[in-house]
Amino acid sequence: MNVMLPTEGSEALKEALESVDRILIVTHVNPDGDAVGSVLGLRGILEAAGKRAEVVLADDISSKYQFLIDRPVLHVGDPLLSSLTEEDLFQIVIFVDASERERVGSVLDRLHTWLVEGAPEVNIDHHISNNRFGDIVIVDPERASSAELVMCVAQELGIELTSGIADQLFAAILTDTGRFQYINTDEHCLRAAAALVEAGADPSRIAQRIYLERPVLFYKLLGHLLSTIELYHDGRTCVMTMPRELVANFFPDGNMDSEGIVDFTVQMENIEVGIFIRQTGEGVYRASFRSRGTVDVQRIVKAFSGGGHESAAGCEVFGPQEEVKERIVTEVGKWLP
Ligand SMILES: [Mn+2]
Repeated sequence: MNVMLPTEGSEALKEALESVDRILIVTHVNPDGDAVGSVLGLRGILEAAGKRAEVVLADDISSKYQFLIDRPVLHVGDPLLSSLTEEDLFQIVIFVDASERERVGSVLDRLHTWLVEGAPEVNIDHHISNNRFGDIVIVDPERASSAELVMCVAQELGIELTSGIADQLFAAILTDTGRFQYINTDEHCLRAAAALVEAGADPSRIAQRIYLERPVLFYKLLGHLLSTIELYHDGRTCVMTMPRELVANFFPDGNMDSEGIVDFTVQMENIEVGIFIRQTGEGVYRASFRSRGTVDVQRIVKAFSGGGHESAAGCEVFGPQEEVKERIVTEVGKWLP
């Protein structure tokens, strides 16, 4: 399956893997579809190459991605990790879809206790903001998803993808391209997706599981949120806000799945930039940005120390709600053509 453009670093990774048997795979907090699909897919690929590979996460995998899990992943407090003997320690760690080491959250504090001394770090990512950490760097912001770089690694290792791995990687590409709708959707990711279907991925089943089986509460909440929409800059900027009380009413256990809500802010006429602002703490707001392509939202969120991609980015903003909204809208105004 030589459909992937080779990527810098994959040969170095192949060499490094020759002398190791135990590999640890980590990704960013609140793992999205690309993170989940890529780490699971990579684990399967490394296992097919005869290695022992484990995934350790700081957070649980969202219910809509659980169908992708073929074997349980480990979490930070897992007894298996705290009882590792000298011979069990992992010999290399691969960060996936994380623009900097800190993005893996609580995994980072404990990481050294699970690794042999001097274990090399591998950085597989496609964020433009990636700071190129690690000993082996496989970073290409031109790729629509980290999954495509994982496919490059599989190609380098000469591993045939099973249908299970193909499903995992397809889900990753599907979600990171917004179902092949974002500006990052190009011939390379479509070719990669086609190769995955050839290897047995089931696009319709994957899309159904991820997008068409949300709890009814999600839609009831969405109804409320749609009514908070405000337009600015001659209708080119759309802001949707979610007060914390609303979450408390709908999701008393605090487990709110808001992924995808922001997409509704860029699905109406004339919109260039859409923002979804939700309160996550006292005076703390999480803002997610989407762009239709004219404006690079990754540059907007830089003003708030955020990160992401050209068409999808996010940041935290602090202060009273009205002020937070005003600062965000003002910043967007600076970048609109
Ligand atoms: Mn990604």
